[in-house]
Amino acid sequence: MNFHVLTLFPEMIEQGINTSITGRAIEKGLISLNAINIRDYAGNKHGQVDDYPYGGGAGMVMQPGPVYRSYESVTEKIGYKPRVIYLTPQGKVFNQSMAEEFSEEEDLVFLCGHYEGIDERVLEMIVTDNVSIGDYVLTGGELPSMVMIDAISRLVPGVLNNDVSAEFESFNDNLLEYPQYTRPASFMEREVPPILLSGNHPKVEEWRRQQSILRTMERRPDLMEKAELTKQDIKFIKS
Ligand code: 6GU
Repeated sequence: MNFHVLTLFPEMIEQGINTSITGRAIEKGLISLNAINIRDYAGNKHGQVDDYPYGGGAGMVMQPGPVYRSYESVTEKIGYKPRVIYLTPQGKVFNQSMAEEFSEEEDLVFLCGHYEGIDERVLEMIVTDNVSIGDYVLTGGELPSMVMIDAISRLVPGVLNNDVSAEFESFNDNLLEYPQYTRPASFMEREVPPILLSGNHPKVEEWRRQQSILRTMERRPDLMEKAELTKQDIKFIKS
């Protein structure tokens, strides 16, 4: 999976992604990061990439030329037109199923806006997906693109140490993850649930499933409509 990020702050993306699990995935060649400075494609020696909005109003708008030329640097390199994700609070809200769908692509382009936005014409020309990461306003698309790259990378085979851990976690069956414990068995007079020390793996699995259900009902009742429940789960909820 090759991530191409069009941004005015490429070092912010590099710092964020060349670290921890995604950094290791890059070293292993499982993913690559190509952070492209839109300013390198400014048509003038001053490196100006924004201008006043036609019709007036506050702030500045990113000009179409530099954005388009930075996009062309990607299409010329890879030889086809990839999906281009524009990070915007006006987009569809990102979720795990979108992460799964995007993880099937060979290349993904992330377009990060700043100021009051990007000239609409270049967006019409190149953007295939408008995506938001939630209903709040950020200063630019850099953090959202890093959020998406992280969520997508961990679905790429080999990125996580444990190849089953991408399955046994929050949002599997649309339920939240069960609680985890490690040594010591007693911490400030709080004990690890005894079932986890029993060695009875079927009972442990049953307890974890029940904890997932209880936690989801308490913290995210909205997810219960979408939860994929077994007959046993329903019997437990009614008990
Ligand atoms: Cl993708 N961009 C910005 N600027 N703010 C956001 C966002 C994106 N998603 C939530 N808030």
